[in-house]
Parts: sequence; C-alpha cells; structure tokens
Amino acid sequence: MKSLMKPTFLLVAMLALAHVCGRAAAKDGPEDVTYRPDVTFTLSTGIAEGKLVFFGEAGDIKGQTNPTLRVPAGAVVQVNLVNGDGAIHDFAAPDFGVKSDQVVGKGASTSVVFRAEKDGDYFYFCTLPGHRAAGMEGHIIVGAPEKQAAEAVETISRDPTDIPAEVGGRGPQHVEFKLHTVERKGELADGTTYRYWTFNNRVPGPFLRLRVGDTATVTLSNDKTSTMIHSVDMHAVTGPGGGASVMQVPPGQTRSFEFKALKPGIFIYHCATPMVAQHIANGMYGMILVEPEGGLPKVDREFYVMQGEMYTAEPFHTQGENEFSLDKMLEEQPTYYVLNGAVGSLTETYRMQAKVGETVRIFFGVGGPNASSSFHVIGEMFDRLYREGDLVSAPARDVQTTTVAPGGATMVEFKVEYPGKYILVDHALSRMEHGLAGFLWVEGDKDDSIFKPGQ
Ligand SMILES: [Cu+2]
Repeated sequence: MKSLMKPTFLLVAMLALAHVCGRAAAKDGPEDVTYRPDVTFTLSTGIAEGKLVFFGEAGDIKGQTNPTLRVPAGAVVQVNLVNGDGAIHDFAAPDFGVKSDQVVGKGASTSVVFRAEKDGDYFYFCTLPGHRAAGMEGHIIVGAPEKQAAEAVETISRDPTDIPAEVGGRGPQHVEFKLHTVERKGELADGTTYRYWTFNNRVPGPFLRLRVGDTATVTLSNDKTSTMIHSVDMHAVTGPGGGASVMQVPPGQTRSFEFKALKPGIFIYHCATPMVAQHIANGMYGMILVEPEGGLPKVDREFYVMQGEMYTAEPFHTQGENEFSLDKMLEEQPTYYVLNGAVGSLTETYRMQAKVGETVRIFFGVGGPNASSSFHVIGEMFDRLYREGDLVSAPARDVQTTTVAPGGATMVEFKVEYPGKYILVDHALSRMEHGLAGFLWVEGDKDDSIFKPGQ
C-alpha cells in the first residue's frame, strides 16, 4: 500500500496497514479483520464512449461510469479497484492521502482505506500518466458539502442549431441586427464558473444572416450592469473599424450604424474595445453570414460552431469561480480550448444530430483570440470545403482537415453515410485535454459495404 502518509492521516495509514495484514493473514487462515469500513465501494477500469473510466461494480453505483462516491463525514471508506481492461491503473484520492498499488493485468485488484474527515467535494483519479486527462476521474462527496454548484447558472453555451432561416432567392432588403452586451457568470466546465463577457448572453454571440446587397442596421446596447465599454467590429462590414470606430458603447448606452453588405462570405464579428484580446477571450465573438445572390445550396442540417481559448489564473478544471489571467493571455498559454463557449457545450449541453443520408453543413469560426484551429471531424471528410469562408469560388473537395485562423471562418458540407458518433476536434489534439470536443451523432442503418467491424 503506497499511501502518502501525512501525519494527519496517521489513523488512515494504520487502518490501511491493518488492512494489508488482514489480507495477508487471509491466505493462511481466517481473516483477522482489525477494522470495519463504514462504506465500501468497488470500482473496475475500462473504456466507455472513447474515454478511460472507472465503472461502479456493486450497490448504488453499479453500472455508472466514474461514479460519485457519497460518504458520511467521519466514515471509514474502503475502495476496491479491479483491473477490467488489462492496462495498468491505480486509484488515488490525494485529499485523503491515499494512492493504491498499481493493478497490472486484467483481473488484478487492490484496495485502499481512508477516513473521510471533512465535509467537501473531492476528486479521485488514476495517476498513470495521461489517464486522468483521458477520463479516469470522479468525485468523492463527504457529508453535505456547501452546495458549490447549487446556485443555478444558466448555460453560457450557444445552441449550435440556433441559426436563422436561410435567405434563399429573395432580393436585397433592409435588415436589423440587435446586439446586447452582457457580463455574466457562466459555467466554463463542470463545477467551474467564470465571468464571461457576451453578446446576447451566450458564447458565441447570435448568428447573423443576410444576403449580398442587403443594407443592415446594427444596434448595440451595453447592459447597465456592465463594468466595461463594449463594441463590435464586423468583418462583413466595409468601413472604419468594421463599425467599431463608431460603436464604443459605455454601460447603459446604445449606439448604431448602418452598412451595406458588399461581399458574400462567412465572417466573424467581435468586440473591439481595448484590450481587444481580453474582450474576445472572455467570449465576445460571433459569426455573420452574407449569402451570395440566389442563396446557398440546399442541405438538411446546419450547425453553428465556434472555437475560442480561455485564460484562467487557476489550473484547468479548478472548482468554483475562476479568474481571468492577463499574464497567460499575453503569453498565449490558454487554460481552456472550447467549442461554443464552454467545456461540454457540444458533447453534453447540446446534441448535434443527423440521419444517415443527410447532408450536414457546419459554419466553423475561430474567435480566438490567438490560436488557429486545425478543424477536423473524426471519421468524416469535408465533401465540400469553402476555404477561408470563400462562398464565391468553387469549394475544395474531399478534405480531411482545414486550418481556420483566429478572426477567420469556414463552411464545410458533407453527407453522413454511416451511423455513430463523429467527433469535432482541433487536430492539435492536446487541446482536447483542455476541453475542446464536439459530438455529431448520426442515426440510421448500418451499411456493411462502407464500414464493417471485424471479429
Ligand atoms: Cu467588449
């Protein structure tokens, strides 16, 4: 038993030692049990949904992945770990000073014992390199901890299907876009909150849609609770600052400007108030689509996805409210990479879905502020790639991965031919461990001629 023996955990260590002796004795005779755990959990290791996980093996947690272990304060807790997959794993809960032996080989097992001294929400995980990041992590909740996450925080994530109807074949007209800048708390990751700056309460901001030749009035009202001036620079606008030169709006005020959409394309807009990178990092970006004359080709599904980076003073996935880090931003060292504003937006909060045989279109933009994306959908190719958001030239065909610059966007289309889960990634894949992923679920019949699992 490789318990990390801090003095405060002496009792725990003694219990653990007693446990080891008990186990050793059991081989030769009746087990001399010198402690009695108040609660026992059995976990096994395995793979679920493409992640490494712990499974609950018995009792209330049976069948759950990375089950939350709930124990009364003061309880003596035993955790048994069974190797279910043949790789090497262990179980650690550093807040209780415990780390198990490694379980090597399928069926190997070990156990740890500790006393859950203090109310709270703690982590357990596997300490093998990369295993925690790959999914082997769960919570130990002792007693009735202060409800850290009890305060309901409305999601900050933009629904990827929140897209206005296509323009189609209509003639030019006048349109109105209303933006409202709001600074508000949002959930950045499970149990992690952050004070975002938003257009219309969500990240990214609203998807704006018009056609070439349209004139548009853009009105921006900055909420009276804001602490900052905010503005908007639209890359679809021809004119000083993309509008930002006349749109620096103090809290509680409203400004507007009018522009004519001279060029078709899929464009980014963002706040352009100093320090601009900070306003973008905090969530102030969105997309504006200027459709070409006659509209876009017909597709069955459209999705609105934007990548951004977040810079927090605290390490990745620190519980509670996290603060912006200017140093990390200036050094371009993001703590998080996210799609649609938060970790899990497109894997848990919203479900992107299509049916076999349908054609999917993704408007993909990078708010940044700094990192380019190597956009890729695992298990698919882009049948048509409108490079750099160019909707005039013929699209590129059958492309695997495309580079999208900060302040840039692309449009991709592909038919989905086989059911399953297709993962949207930035193929700089370390970023997946910083939160970046999205799922496209495809439902329908399997076609063995396209894909067929072997034995
Ligand atoms: Cu701003």
